[in-house]
Amino acid sequence: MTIFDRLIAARNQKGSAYLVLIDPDRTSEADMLSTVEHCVDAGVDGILVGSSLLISNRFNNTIQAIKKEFSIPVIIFPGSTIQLSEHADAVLFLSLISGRNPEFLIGTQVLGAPIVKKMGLEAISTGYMLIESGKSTSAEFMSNSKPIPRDKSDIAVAHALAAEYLGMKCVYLEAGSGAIQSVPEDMIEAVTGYTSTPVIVGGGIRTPEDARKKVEAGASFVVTGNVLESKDQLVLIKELASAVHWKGDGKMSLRKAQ
Ligand code: 1GP
Repeated sequence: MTIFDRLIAARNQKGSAYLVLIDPDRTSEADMLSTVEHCVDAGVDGILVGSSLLISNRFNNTIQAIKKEFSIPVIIFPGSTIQLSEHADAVLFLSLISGRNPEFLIGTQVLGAPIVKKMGLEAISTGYMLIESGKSTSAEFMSNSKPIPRDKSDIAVAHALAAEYLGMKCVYLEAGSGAIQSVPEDMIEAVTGYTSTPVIVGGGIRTPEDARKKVEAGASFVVTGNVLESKDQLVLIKELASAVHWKGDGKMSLRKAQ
């Protein structure tokens, strides 16, 4: 079974799946491993590793350290072609489809593809869309591309449909790490109502309530990063996981049938 199939199976079984993003620059190895342990305990479905910009050289070691201790899927969420590691299980093979910067639409993919093949990584083709979120984000600055205005769901829908027709396996609606405002629910609803490609939503999700709103709007996968750098981490991860894993709790009234 591929990692993507595993994630889809988790989504089908639990309603939606929960992914936690680890930025190798932000924590020590010991803290990072304790976060992953909490994720495993809380039933998180996969760990993403990556960042728009890395200052340290801990990328490869971070992934290797996680895979040495845990069997949870580790998926690279790359900011550039140097963020690849043979120790990971898969890579979100991103194309920044909301932008018009050829470097991030196809240039880095051409450089990265042979490396991905050589490393034997599963490539999960993903249409990556930046969504305006209240301030300029690192992803926006580093990619030199404009986000989609948050009140323009029709633009997001057309991009998602183009991604589906291009054969991408999923689309990622990204408000950006530390976003002031997370992706609006009406945009998620519009995209998931119009296309059948699974939708990942991330950026600025800080509470279980907000995570639940994203899955009620149709998100297949919810990603959190920054918010887990808190004291009561295990409690928060468990609350976020049960907000995302809605199936069977009887609280999902707005959800469309899958
Ligand atoms: C994943 O970049 C986000 O899409 C993570 O954002 O750090 O704000 O949770 P946060």
